[in-house]
Amino acid sequence: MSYEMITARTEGGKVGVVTLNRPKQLNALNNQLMDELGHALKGFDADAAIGCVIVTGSEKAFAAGADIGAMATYGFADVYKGDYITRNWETIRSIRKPVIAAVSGFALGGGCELAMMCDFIIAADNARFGQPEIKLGIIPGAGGTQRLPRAVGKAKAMDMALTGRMMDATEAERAGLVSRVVALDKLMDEALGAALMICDYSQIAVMAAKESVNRAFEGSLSDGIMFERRLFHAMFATTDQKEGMDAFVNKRKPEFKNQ
Ligand code: DAK
Repeated sequence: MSYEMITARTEGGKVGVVTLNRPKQLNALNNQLMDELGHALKGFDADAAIGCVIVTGSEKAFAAGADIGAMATYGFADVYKGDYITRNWETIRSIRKPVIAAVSGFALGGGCELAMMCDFIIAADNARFGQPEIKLGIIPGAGGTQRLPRAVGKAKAMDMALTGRMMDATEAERAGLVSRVVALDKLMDEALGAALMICDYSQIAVMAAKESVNRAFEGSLSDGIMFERRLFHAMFATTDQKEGMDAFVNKRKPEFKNQ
């Protein structure tokens, strides 16, 4: 598949980098972009050489949301029956390798929701997050009323969803929406550094850690703890656990085989 609305490349043979690339529309998300994004993410997920994926946008916009022009004339029946707008959101959720969002500029509406579907967000100091759907006479539709409160708590999520205001990078970090804030010109270095660090670990342990943290947002604490316990036990069936612990005991660098 050739891409027109994204680019996909690898860094160091280990990190997949997807760049949203509709600059004139501030990376507004339409069906074609979502198809291309889904295809690229699935490809990286299936590639044994890739240990981590970064999703990023342009300096001005990670993504300014779903394409408003494209959905302006939709009726209820269109959006309910069809897969307009809804395309590939579940694909993103199904990616088992870590996905880092490297966000600069606007991450609004579906753009903020896309960033929140990634495993963590590293933000440039010019990043601005928001759920401005209320201004369009709609509400967030891809997790903005669900993932945002889990990330920042009810008060701020209500504030964002009801006023449509934007949060800058400092506020987003303080509120727990993003894990780190860096200068704009350091954004990709920082994201790549984190991704390469993850790539050096056992892919099995990395995938299990991702699965287990995600479980914290799905059910009860006791179910989550039990899920974590079982995955923890399962790690002892891997050769990577033997390698990691032997390397520590013998004061050497581990060489994980992802087995
Ligand atoms: N859609 C289409 N075009 C957009 C756009 C968008 N969301 N955002 C910006 N653009 C276009 C502008 O129309 C403009 O195009 P031209 O006039 O040059 O042709 C160009 O990008 C530059 O934008 P501005 O001239 O407005 O630039 P400014 O710097 O003045 O302002 C802005 C930047 C980001 C503050 C502003 O463009 C803005 O407010 N944009 C709209 C943001 C927004 O309301 N986003 C939420 C959209 S609703 C779902 C999945 C996803 C969703 C829902 C359901 N399912 C899975 C069920 C998502 C919904 C949404 O995101």
